[in-house]
Amino acid sequence: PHPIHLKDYRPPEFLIDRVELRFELDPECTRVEARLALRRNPAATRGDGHLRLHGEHLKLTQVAIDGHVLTPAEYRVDGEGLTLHRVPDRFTLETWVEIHPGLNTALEGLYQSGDLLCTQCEAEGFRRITYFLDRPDVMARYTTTLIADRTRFPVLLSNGNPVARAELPDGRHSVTWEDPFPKPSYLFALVAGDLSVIEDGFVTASGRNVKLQIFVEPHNLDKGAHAMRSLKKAMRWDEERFGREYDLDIYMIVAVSHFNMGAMENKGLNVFNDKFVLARPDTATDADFDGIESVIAHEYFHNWTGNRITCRDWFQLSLKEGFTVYRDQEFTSDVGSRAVKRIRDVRTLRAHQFPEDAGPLAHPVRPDSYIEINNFYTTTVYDKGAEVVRMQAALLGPETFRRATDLYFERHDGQAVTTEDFVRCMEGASGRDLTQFRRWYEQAGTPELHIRGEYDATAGAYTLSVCQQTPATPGQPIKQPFHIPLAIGLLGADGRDLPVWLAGESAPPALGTRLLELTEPEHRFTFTGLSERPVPSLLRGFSAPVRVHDDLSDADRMFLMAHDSDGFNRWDAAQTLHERLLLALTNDVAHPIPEDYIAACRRALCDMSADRALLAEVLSLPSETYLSDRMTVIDVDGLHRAHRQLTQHIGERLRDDLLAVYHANAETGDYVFSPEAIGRRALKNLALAYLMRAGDEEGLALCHAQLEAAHNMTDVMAALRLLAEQGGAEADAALDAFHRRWAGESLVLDKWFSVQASAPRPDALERVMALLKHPDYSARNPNRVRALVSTFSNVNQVRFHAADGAGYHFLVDRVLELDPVNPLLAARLLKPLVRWRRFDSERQTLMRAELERVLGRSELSSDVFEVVSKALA
Ligand code: BAL
Ligand code: ZN
Repeated sequence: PHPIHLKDYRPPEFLIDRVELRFELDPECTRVEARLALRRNPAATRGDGHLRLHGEHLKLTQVAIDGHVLTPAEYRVDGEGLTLHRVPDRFTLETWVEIHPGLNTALEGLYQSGDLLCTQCEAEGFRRITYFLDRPDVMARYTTTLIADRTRFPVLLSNGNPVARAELPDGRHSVTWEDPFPKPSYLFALVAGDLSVIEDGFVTASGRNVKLQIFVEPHNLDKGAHAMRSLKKAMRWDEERFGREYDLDIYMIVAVSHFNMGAMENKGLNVFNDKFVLARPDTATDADFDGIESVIAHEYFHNWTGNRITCRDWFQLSLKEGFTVYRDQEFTSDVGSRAVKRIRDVRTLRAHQFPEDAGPLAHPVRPDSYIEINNFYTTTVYDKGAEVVRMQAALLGPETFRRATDLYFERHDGQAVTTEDFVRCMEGASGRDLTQFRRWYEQAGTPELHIRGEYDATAGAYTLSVCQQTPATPGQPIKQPFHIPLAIGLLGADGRDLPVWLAGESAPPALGTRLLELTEPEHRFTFTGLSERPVPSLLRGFSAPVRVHDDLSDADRMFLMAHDSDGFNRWDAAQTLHERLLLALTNDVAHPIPEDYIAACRRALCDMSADRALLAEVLSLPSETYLSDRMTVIDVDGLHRAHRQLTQHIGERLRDDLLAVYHANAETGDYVFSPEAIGRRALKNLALAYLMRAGDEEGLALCHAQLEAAHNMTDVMAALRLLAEQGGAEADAALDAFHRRWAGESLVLDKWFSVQASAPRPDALERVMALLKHPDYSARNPNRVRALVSTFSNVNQVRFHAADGAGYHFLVDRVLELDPVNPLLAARLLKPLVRWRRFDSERQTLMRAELERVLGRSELSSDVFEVVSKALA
């Protein structure tokens, strides 16, 4: 496989204005007839006169130009597509192909999920449906006719509005859909099957009625209400916050059980992994409810950021993904707690994106090259991409940023554009020069800030020295300085914000946070008017995706943890305290656990005035996976031991407070999905976890009682997880009972698999291997594979990285098994092996040998080949 480079981008030689598709649907053999209105692109340079259309896994039965059927001498078909020799400047192309959805295990293109037929076309799946210019800068209007057996496929859906229906004499029926908006092929979708529908309506700000439909398999009809509420909330929010209204008369969501991603924003017809649609309080946890709300919102927001304005090419993926993640993050912040949302997003960024940026797969937010685009749906493109938008919003300020996004929507509606076009709108609306800021799109790697503070009592001045430096990444040895927004505050001894008054300014600014801008390798900022040494609150709200090295003492951090007006930084101060202690305990089992640290944890635990969800975050220790990224050479066993040691210590020392918090936050009424109720459950279950991990008898009794009460899935899973971690007959009995109770509920069974895969018991791998043979396990269902295999290899760090390498061998066996079946999923499974250089030399040898075992396999997919070859480079 060869890399594709951004620098080689050329506009398409031909454009397609109209697409008429006719599907005769059948899982065994579907016939696709396509009629394309093509014309030469006036903006493109003339090539060799041939027209190359993408197409894979298609059986071509006939091809015609302007009604004349071509002879085989007039075209050529190979594994990548169809070449037509000499075509007119404007013509109609007709093709007839056959495809086999029932055999499509890659879940790209048209495939079968249970009894349904559905599509996934992003990024390059449309070429598995018909011959086409399958690239996002070719936007066309589609009319789609679906024909299928009426009994087996009573519901036939595609993009846009239904315009015709017919009953056919042979037991089949047909529905024709017309999408008035030009779209790239990756947004095409169809769904056929026996589906039930939840219906509602939405009146847009301008008074148009939109029909909302969520399609699910009939037995899931009672699990769609939360998704519908979320959709309506998201639609209203986008009108209020971004001035964006929905454009079609109908908005459909379909939940399917076999899906590679979370969901897909196809125009007017979102197809979702059912995990992000289906929820009832007894089947789904708070995290599931949260996930549904934000993914429903994310896909809805794509209607403007992705669909109306799309990407010119796949190097621009972050144009739609980074901006849409930013938008869904803001939505969640506005409807819930901003600080808690920020904490969770930064946790994800630090746990996943920072290691990606520091490893062999590091790439810029706008990559320069790829072998397989499926490998670039990464945390860098999505989450760092969102940070890059967030920084521009911070630099512009809220009003100007809104003017800039208005300009973007106005200027580029209906176009396929680039991240450069986006930044130009930011510049256009603000008058600012973002030349240097563009480096965030171009340079990979996480910048490191070294910050030192110095107080001059005589002058009443405090000086911060800030240096930035970014480590080398593959292909980018030297980095230029970034333009970094650094939000800071200064706290006085009473814990209140002091003015952040820069020397030379005539008057002090308003109290609170101040945004400094870094553009040079080094800066010195002097603040005046300070009659006491302040405690600096640095990078408030995590104003830039950087690592900070500061000179604060533990006492400073405890002070910030108690007083910082920035909720995010209260949490971050606590995290740094936990982290430093955990790393010290990893290196030295006898390292003392300071009394003032325990006292600070107690104060936080008992602060009943605070948001419970925020407290739960403050008191949650960083994960072992996250901590491993903080070590030069990862000591998996030492980290696991230290984590247990500190958890147990806190559980013992704060026992009475934990029990009090548990009881104070217990509830028995109906499940409520509200930030307050979620916060109470989070804090209660955190208290339970500390008690259980400290071996507390009363905690154990509470855990059993909580499981028995089975009030909601959040509480059930919290208790089951803790029991499964402990192991023994009681745990096995609880797991068996859970399995019996939820037989047939696929998403709940995923939880049953994952809770066992994540339990760090010594026999974890044996159990996981036994579960591979369980009748409910299926390598054909990505959710099931992720629940068992990805959970074990990503979450259960200590067992996956067992010194004998058995975990690595297990994972590579799964990858090799899956690669011919579902390459996209196989490539993603490999991720935990990619950072092999971070481990001790014995583990390095074992991990490398397993990666080489993959590379030694003939006929690897381009997906897996790219990941492995880059990991070993
Ligand atoms: N476009 C792929 C799924 C998503 O990011 O919404
Ligand atoms: Zn997206």
